[in-house]
Amino acid sequence: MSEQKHRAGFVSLVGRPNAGKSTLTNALVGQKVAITSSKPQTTRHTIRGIVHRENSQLILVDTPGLHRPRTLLGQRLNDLVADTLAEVDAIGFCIPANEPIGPGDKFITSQLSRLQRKPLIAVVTKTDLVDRAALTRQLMAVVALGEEVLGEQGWADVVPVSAADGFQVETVGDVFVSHMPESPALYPDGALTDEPEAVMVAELVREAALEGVRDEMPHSLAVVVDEIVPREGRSADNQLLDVRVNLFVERSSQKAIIIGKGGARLREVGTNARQSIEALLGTRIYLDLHVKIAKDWQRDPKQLVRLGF
Ligand SMILES: Nc1nc2c(ncn2[C@@H]2O[C@H](COP(=O)(O)OP(=O)(O)OP(=O)(O)O)[C@@H](O)[C@H]2O)c(=O)[nH]1
Ligand SMILES: [Mg+2]
Repeated sequence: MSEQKHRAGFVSLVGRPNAGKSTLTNALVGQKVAITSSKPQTTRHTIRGIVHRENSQLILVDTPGLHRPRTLLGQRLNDLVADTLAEVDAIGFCIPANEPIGPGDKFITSQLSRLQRKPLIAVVTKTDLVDRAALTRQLMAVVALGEEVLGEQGWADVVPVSAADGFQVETVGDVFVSHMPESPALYPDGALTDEPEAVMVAELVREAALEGVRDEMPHSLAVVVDEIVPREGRSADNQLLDVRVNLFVERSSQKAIIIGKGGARLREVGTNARQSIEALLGTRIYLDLHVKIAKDWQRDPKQLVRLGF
């Protein structure tokens, strides 16, 4: 009787902004570990999501979308992805099914081709948004892209997936596992991410604040947790955490937008964020949001450091 070998390793998900990397990460993990939004460059740091299976463990490393940087922040995000790629066992390049393959995808593919002998898996995301014929055409275009840029061997695999309706999510996991080295589990059973709690809390606030804002605002917004402290004088079965969070924007006009008329918008953000933070922490919280101005922080090295970049 031959026992199946246990495999474990790291897979980085890369691609243009908005390609569906974080949504796929969450679908594979089975729980939200990364925030998502329709705004490009939602993800700003690498996030590890862990997928436990009987004979394998996948550590997904979700990354910020690769793009032509216009600010120092943008440059830092691209550098971060490059550093991450050097350390993983395989790479899942996410390409949306509903968007033509562009110069950005070609550029990313050529960057990936420099990573010698790492399995490169093309993941065609958001298949629910196109019909069969369009999906077939996109798959063929992706295969052609691989042959053109990577040479004869092309992609190690090409897999279509929809994180929205669950189509092939399991299969993407199987494909990733097949490229992992034999190894015992690398993370303890049950751990779904190694994100610090304070970072998750800040991200959930940013996700709520991204809802409904436009133009430059998503880029200008940064969120930092100031403190999380238990409210004093509460019994063990009636705990309350005081969560104080600072939202930074770049200009006073943006501050006014975030706060809204009579504070209405900020209250709404607070209500939405509180619900997801309470679900995460498993306890009731009092959420205290403060909006501050950090002038042009995306371009200022000192402020970037202060905001955690
Ligand atoms: N219909 C559909 N929408 C999807 C799917 N996956 C992601 N989306 C949507 O696409 C948008 C971007 O998703 P994200 O997962 O945040 O994309 P991302 O690649 O992580 O983006 P960045 O972090 O900005 O690089 C969101 O509005 C998602 O709801 C999918 O399978 N189907
Ligand atoms: Mg993301």
